[in-house]
Amino acid sequence: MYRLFTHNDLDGVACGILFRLAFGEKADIRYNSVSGLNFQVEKYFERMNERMKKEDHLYITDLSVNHEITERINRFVSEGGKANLIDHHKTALHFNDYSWGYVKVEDESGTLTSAASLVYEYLKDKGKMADNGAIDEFVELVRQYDTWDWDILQNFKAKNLNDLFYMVSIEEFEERMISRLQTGDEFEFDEFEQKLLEMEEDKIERYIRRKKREIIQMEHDGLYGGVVHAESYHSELGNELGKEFPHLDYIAILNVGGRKISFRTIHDDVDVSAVAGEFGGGGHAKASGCTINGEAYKRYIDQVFPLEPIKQDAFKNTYNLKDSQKGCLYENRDRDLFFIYKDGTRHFIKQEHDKRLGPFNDSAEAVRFLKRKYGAALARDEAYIGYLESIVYNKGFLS
Ligand SMILES: [Mn+2]
Repeated sequence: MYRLFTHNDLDGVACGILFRLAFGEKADIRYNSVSGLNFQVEKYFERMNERMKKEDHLYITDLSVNHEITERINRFVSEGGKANLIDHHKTALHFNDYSWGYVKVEDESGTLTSAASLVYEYLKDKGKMADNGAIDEFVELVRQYDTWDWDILQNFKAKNLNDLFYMVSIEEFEERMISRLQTGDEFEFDEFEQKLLEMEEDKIERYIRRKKREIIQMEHDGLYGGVVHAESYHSELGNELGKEFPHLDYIAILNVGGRKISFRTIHDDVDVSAVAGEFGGGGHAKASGCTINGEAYKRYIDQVFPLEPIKQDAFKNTYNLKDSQKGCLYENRDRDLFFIYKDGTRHFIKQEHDKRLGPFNDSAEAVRFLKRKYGAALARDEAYIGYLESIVYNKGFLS
């Protein structure tokens, strides 16, 4: 029997699908959460008998085992058992110290790997699988989704595959994929799936639009966060809100029911694992999380609740436009006005009563400053016209 313990996300389940394609009913596949894996593998060793010892081949993919289980696998292998751990996470590189560990973060050309792409290569290498165009594309879509390369390549087919994965049960997903991967040159969604995906996309779009109106800005130790409450679509929200509000260092997505905060950033110079670490959490530089403890509650709920959402940039303007050569007007919730203008090569902000802020290297830097410091947003045309009129009358340009 081929005993596979793999992650219960798209990449992990894709490994399961490849095993099913390669070994059919001879594969026993278990999907695990990150926290559930050790317990499941331990249980497997507990029920191991002589026959399993001889005939089983244990595989762990897309996940890491703890020290105890590592020792258990070492013993199993030294007694003649067959085992392999195949993974692509940086945090698992130490498994390469063992004969049964195979961890690779990127391939020879520098392309990031995924568990499924490594497993696919492994199975083809062993002659357990013949490649076909449909599997090639499926594995590549999974890889792009798992490494977020799809976002760089703007390959929405990969994102759609992940959406579909979460819309149906794992069993149904497996069944749907296996039947179309057995033959074929291309990987395509069927009509029903396409309809489902369209509906899901509309739903996510509306959800994100609503969250754009709810997000609240906060600052701590010089880092600016955007706080939003949401139970689902955390990666989409982190990405979309991050792009919509680039002046924020990161987005904090709160799930009060689940007592969790997810942190996301689109900026290379911000490390959100450090933010989560302040509350005992962790993760990666661009995506991390923590449990809502007392301190986190104070900072992200108690202090933020009385604040108003971020003022949105006017979006129907004809005159007051970003980056306009004639300058553009910003306004905050207190109706303070800020006029960004260019003087020579540098940009300045003119505040009321003739206070001048700056200089700034470009208008983007000035806008970032205004948004962070004053919560200002692009003013509507009416405010812009009123502002111009006041200048004309007060300063007597017409006389
Ligand atoms: Mn993975």
